[in-house]
Amino acid sequence: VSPSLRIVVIGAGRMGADHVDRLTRRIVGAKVAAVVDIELARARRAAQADLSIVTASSLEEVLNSTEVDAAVLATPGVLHKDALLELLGRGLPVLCEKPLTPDAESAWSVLEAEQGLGVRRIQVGFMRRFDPEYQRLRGWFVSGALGAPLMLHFVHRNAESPPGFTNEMLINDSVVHEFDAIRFLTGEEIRSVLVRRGRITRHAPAGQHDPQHVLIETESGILADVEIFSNAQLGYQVAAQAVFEDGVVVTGEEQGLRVSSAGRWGGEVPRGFIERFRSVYDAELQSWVNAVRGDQPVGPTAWDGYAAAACCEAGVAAQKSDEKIPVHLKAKPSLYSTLS
Ligand code: ISE
Repeated sequence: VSPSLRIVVIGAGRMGADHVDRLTRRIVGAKVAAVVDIELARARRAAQADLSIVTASSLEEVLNSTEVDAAVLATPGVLHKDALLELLGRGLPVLCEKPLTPDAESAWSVLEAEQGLGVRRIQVGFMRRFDPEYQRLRGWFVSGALGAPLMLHFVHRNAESPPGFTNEMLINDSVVHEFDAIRFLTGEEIRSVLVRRGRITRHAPAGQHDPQHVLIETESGILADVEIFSNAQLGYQVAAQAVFEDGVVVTGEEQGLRVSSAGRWGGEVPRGFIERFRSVYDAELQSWVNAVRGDQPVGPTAWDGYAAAACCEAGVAAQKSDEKIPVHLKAKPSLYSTLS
């Protein structure tokens, strides 16, 4: 490994460009060597004025011509599988934005490829695991100091959904975070998913049923509910309330300055996830870079990506059937049994 990890960032959309900026300005021990995007101009824009960054429209082209030590994969989820297989084939560590892949079968084929290497190379971008509040909340589950956990109530509100955001994406791109959060917090797998669709906001784009109410059960019977509201207008809100036998723990309360003036008081709601979770993304990337440099894998694994994909599949089936859909997982391979 070179003194500074040479990273290829694949996909230069909102998240990819943000990761380029983060790796360039804030992350220690890594630098961006290349940016790939099917639209070359977008790759160039993400590379900003740095002419030392190679830009290309094909991953294979970059991997054949430029030396890189690791990859950040930030294309849409439907394109992940091919890129992951290519990267794994070359033994490269990768931070893969969620979802690992959009369905359980393709996620499993990625797991099989990783197992073929005999080492973990993939970290999945379930960034909430790096949020200090989530970590502290998990502490209550682990310690048992408030008795047994009973219920989890989640709120997940976006100001507005991006163009083309479908009902399936409400589950695959948004609620996927709560599926992982539930697994992370409780240490349990998810047993079933039910989706209720009630009154639609007038702000929902044509064809999208927004908001939705997702009801989830874990193996031991902990009940979780998620309000996914993609066009909530007010800004970005992600919060959770965990109910234990002997107390309640709340995360994601609005923070920041409170201004009092002219007989009123108030603060700000962040506009989007990049603003709300900036320091959490930084922590996630820095932790991944440190882990890759130390050859000591940490963070959410491909197994976590597979399990979340299976939950999403059940969630999408539940949206269509109005029934409670069980989640079936294959047996956990030994490569993943020591962690998470
Ligand atoms: C987006 O991809 C995210 O990861 C955000 O955290 C989530 O709030 C949003 O709904 C997704 O589209």
